[in-house]
Amino acid sequence: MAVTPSGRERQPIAAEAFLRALADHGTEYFFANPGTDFPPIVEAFSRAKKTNAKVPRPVLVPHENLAVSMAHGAYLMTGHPQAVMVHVNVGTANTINNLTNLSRDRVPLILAAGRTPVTEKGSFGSRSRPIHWAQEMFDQAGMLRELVKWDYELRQPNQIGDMVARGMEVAMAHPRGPIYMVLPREPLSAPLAEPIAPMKPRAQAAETHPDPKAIATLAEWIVAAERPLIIAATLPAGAVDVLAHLAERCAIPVVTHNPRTVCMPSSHPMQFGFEPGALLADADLVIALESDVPWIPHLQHPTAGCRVVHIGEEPFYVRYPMRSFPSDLAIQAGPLNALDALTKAVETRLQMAEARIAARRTRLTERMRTRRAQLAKDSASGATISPEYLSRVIGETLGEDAIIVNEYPLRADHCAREKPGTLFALGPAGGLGWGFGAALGIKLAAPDALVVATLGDGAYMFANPLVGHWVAAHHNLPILTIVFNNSRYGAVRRATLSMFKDGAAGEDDGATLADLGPSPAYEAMAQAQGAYAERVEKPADLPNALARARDVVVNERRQALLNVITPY
Ligand SMILES: Cc1ncc(C[n+]2csc(CCOP(=O)(O)OP(=O)(O)O)c2C)c(N)n1
Repeated sequence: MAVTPSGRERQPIAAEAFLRALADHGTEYFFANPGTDFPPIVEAFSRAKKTNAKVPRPVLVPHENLAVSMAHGAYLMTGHPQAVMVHVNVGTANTINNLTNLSRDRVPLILAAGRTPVTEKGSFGSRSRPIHWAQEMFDQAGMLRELVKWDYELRQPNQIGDMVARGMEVAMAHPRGPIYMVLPREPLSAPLAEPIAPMKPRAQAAETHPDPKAIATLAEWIVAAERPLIIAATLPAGAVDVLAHLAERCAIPVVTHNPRTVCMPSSHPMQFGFEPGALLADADLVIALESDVPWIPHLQHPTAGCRVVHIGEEPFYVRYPMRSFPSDLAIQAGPLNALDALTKAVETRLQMAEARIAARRTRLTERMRTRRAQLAKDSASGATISPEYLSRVIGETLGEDAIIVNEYPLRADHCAREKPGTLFALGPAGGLGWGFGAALGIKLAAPDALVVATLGDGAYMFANPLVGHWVAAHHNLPILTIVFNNSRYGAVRRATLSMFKDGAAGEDDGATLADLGPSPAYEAMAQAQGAYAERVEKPADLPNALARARDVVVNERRQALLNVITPY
């Protein structure tokens, strides 16, 4: 391999072509936690600065897991896959938690890692540190191959542009997901034979359209059903209005189970909350819309005669090893196309069902009245700050445009979200340590938005909060972090008690391995990194504390944290 020039005549190197190709494909940010595999990348960024070449913005993130969730947040705002580059196998290992989240949530990501230098001597970039032997693996990509759609190692420097193009194409093909590129130091630093030419991104396929016959069948079923139910988990912002219209027109209740986005406005008369519960038990038609787990079969199920329909861009979840929901009809299509087609198909058949729909609407209106009265009671202020009360005050104080990233204590029933794109939640794999980074990534890509992370105290710790606050300060990303501090892993305790309430663990109140007390002064840690921070314990203090923190973030553009003590 040629020794790279260090004189005045600088031949382009593969790392420059890598960064240029990423930018040509729309990647705005290059989140990185570097190591000895990075010198060609650093050189390439410096060259780009000198020549004004278009490359992504380098963003140093001193933990790989946080970098991946930041890339997710930035993708949510830009619609473009972002890049994360990490240090060889060890950095790759640190990405795997959030990579699991992105993979199961079908989020595209260009994940790259160096590979220890291949050659022991004789090449520009040959091994120069003891670690370069121990860091080599027989199959570096093997540790995450199940979670990525494609992986490839750079062998020929001239291939780097095509590698980026191929990775992008695969990442963005529906269902989307992460890809992984392995970039050894020698080819990455090698000179290119040709000057770097701009790349034209390849065309992406549009979202798929549904089978008209299947849509007609479903439209017939909807018109004939007495008690239909839609269960949705995640929808693109553009599909929310269409679903809202369909639900309203046909008087179909919508439950968003384990939602990751706003699927229906909170105030919609057919928005029936977040648990299928009694509506599922009663239904004669269930439509699972982009929903990997529409209900929990161990705990609940529809009646034997109930028809079940699955709609989604890949409604079989073929990468889930086991999944056994009944299915009478499967419609493979982008959700917006499916809902559009269904709305039209239903409209032409509705006359037959107007009386039935009217009767159902009356029943559901009454049910909604009862539901709202109960919600109001549950979120009333009490002796301590309940998560329901906290969630309501968050919704009321932060306004309808605030973008909330929830991992996962926010009680969605109580926090009003009217607009699509104003709530994002932890993906279906539930790998903790996602929300803080996702909020930072959203703020990076949407600097004028009020971005709020609602985190359990456990989730906050998983996120590596020292790194998160450092990133917020260093990159000037003023977000508001609200810690729902119950001083425990509530979910772990609940899981224990659900199985062993009458066992020895029940006598201990499920506290073993779930007790996070004594709870540290998180506000002090945030303050140490320049944040405005408060601890809030009394319900009456909450609205003003939240308003103060919001104002600091918005007016002073300074990060803020509220450590809210919520016993639950
Ligand atoms: C990486 C990872 N490790 C462990 C878990 C298991 N887990 C699920 S919920 C939870 C507790 C979270 O605690 P907290 O954020 O305080 O919320 P709470 O359950 O108290 O509402 C744990 C440890 C997980 N989901 N992800």
